[in-house]
Amino acid sequence: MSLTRRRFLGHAALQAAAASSWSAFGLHAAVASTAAPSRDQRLDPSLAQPAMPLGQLAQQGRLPAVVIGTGYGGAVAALRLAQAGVPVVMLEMGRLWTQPASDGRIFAKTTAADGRAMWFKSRTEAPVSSFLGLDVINRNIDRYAGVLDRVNYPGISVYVGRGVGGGSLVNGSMAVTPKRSYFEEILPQVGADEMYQRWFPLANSVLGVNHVDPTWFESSAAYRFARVARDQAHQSGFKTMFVPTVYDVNHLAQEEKNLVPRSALAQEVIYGNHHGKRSLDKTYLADAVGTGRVTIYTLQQVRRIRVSPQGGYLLDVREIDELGHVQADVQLRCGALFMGAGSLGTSELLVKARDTGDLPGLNGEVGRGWGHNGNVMAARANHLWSPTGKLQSTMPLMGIDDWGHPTRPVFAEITPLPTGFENWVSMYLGVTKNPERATFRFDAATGQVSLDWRREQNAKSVQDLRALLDVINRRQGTVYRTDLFGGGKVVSDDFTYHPLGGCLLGRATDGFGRVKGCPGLYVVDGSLVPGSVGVNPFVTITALAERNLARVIAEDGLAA
Ligand code: FAE
Repeated sequence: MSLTRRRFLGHAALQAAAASSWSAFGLHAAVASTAAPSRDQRLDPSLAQPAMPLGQLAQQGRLPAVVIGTGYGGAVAALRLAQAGVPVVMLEMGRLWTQPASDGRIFAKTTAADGRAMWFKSRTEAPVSSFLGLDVINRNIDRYAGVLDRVNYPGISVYVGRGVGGGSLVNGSMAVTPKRSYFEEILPQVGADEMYQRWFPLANSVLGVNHVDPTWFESSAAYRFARVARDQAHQSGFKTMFVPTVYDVNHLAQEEKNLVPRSALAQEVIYGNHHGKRSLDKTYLADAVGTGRVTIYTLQQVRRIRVSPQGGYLLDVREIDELGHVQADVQLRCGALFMGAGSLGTSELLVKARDTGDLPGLNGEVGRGWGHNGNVMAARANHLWSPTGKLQSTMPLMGIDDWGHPTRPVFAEITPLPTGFENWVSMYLGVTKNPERATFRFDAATGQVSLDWRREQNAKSVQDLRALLDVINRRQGTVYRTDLFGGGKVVSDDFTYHPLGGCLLGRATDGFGRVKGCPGLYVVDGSLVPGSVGVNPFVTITALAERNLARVIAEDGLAA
C-alpha cells in the first residue's frame, strides 16, 4: 500500500474516531493489510473501528510496545515500529481534536476562549497577558481537557500541547533545521553528516515543511508586520532569513483572498488551528494509524512506571473524561516502553520512578540538563508612520539571524500581535544561547516532581535579546512596549515554549535513547536535547527520533 494511501486511511480513521464510543482508535490490521481497498472502503469512516477499551486490552497480557505521548518523538516511534511489524499502543493524556463540537468548532475561538483552550484551568493564561496594561486578554473559562497547558513551576512557566499531536496542535509551525555548527557543538557525539544528509531531510519531508514564495510575502497585507520589522532590522545592520513552516503556504495565500476558510489569518494558533496546519495527526500519526498496527488511547494519563516481576514494565494509567472525572484506573504490562511525553512529562515520570525505587536502575543523570532554549519575548512600539497592519497572520515566516554574534548569539523570530486592529507593535520571539540549566526534583513529602529553574537564570537571555533590540530602537528612535508581559516588563522572563532536556542523549540514555540501566526503556522526545538548539526545536526532535529509532529497530530485536 502506498504511503499516501496509508496516510489517507490513517487520516480518515483519526477523523472518524472522535465520534466513537471509546477513547481509542486505530485501523484493524485486517483492513490495513488489504492490498487494495476499494475506493468506497477507503472513504468509509467505519474503517476506524474503535478498539477494545484499555482495561480489556490489559487483560490480554503483555503488550509488545507502548508509546507514552503523541507529540513529535512519540509519533516517529509509533510509525517506525509499526512499519517494522510491531503492534503499538499509544497512550495520550489529552483528547483527539478532529471533530467539531455543537457550535461547529473543533477548537476555541482565540478572542472568546472557552474550556477547549486550556488544560483544566479556570482562566486562560496567555503569554501576552495584558494590552495597554489592561487585563483584557485572559478570561474565565470552564475547566476542561483543553489543548494548551501552561505548567507553572516556581521559577518558570512552560507551555505545552495536550492532545493527539502534542505540541503540533498549538505551536507556531516554524520548522527550522538548526545550524550545523551549533548542532555539532551541542550534540558532538551524533554524526552530523548522517543527520544533515539523511535524518533532517526525512523529518522535513514527512512533516510537510514548506517555504513561502518571497514574491507573495512582499505583497501580502497579512505580513506587513514582518516586512516592517525586517526593514528596520536591515537598516540597523542585521541579517534576516525566511523561516520554513509546516503551515501550508498555499492555504495562507488562499486565506488572504478569502478562497478558503481563514485560520492563520483569523488569529488562530495557540488554542488550535482549524485549517492549514500540518499538525502530526495529518502527517506522522496519520501514517502510523494507516499501517493498521497503531492504536491510540486518549485521555489516558500514565502515572507510574515500574519494573514488572514477570519482565518488561508495568504502567499505572488513569482514564479521565473531558471534564476530568476519573473513568478507570488500569494497569498495563509491556515489553518495550517508549517515553514520548515531552521534556516535562518524560522527565517527571522517570525522576519519580527512580526516586521512589520503582525503576532502581535509572542513573543520577535522569532529570538533569533541562533548559528553555533561551526563549524570551519582547516588543517595540513603532512610530505612527510605520503601521504593522490590522490583518496579521499568526504564522511567523521571518527571523533576524544574529546567531553569528561572538558573545550574544540571538535568533529573533518576527512574531505577529494579531489584535485585529492597528497596534504599531513589532514583536519578537528570541532564541538565545543561555548556558543555565535546571534539574527536575522529586519531593517525597508531596509526591510531586518540580523543576528548580530560578528566574535569575534568565538574565543572560533577557540581556541578549535586549542588546539586539536596543540597536534597532536606537536606529529607529523607538521604544519598548512595557504593557504586554505584566509588571511593566520589557522582556518576558517567566515562560517558555521550548522545554528541552531532562534525559539527555548520551547521559541518561546511551547514544540512541536507550535508557541506561533499564533494558527495553527508551526516550524519544525533547528530553534528549541538551537544553538548547539555537532554533525552534521540533524539526530536531523529529530528526533525532528518526535516527534513534532506525538504530533501535535494527539492533534491539523488537521487530515481529
Ligand atoms: P510534545 O509535543 O510536548 O508531546 C508530548 C505529549 O505527551 C503531549 O501530547 C502530552 O499531552 C503527552 N503526555 C505528557 N505526559 C503524559 C502522561 N503522563 N501520560 C500520557 N500522555 C502524556 O513532546 N517548536 C517549533 O519547532 N516551532 C514552533 O513554531 C513552535 N511553537 C510553539 C508554540 C507553542 C505555543 C508551544 C507550546 C510550543 C511551540 N514549539 C515550537 C515547541 C514544540 O511544539 C515542542 O518542542 C514539541 O512539541 C516537543 O515535542 P515532544 O515530542 O518532545
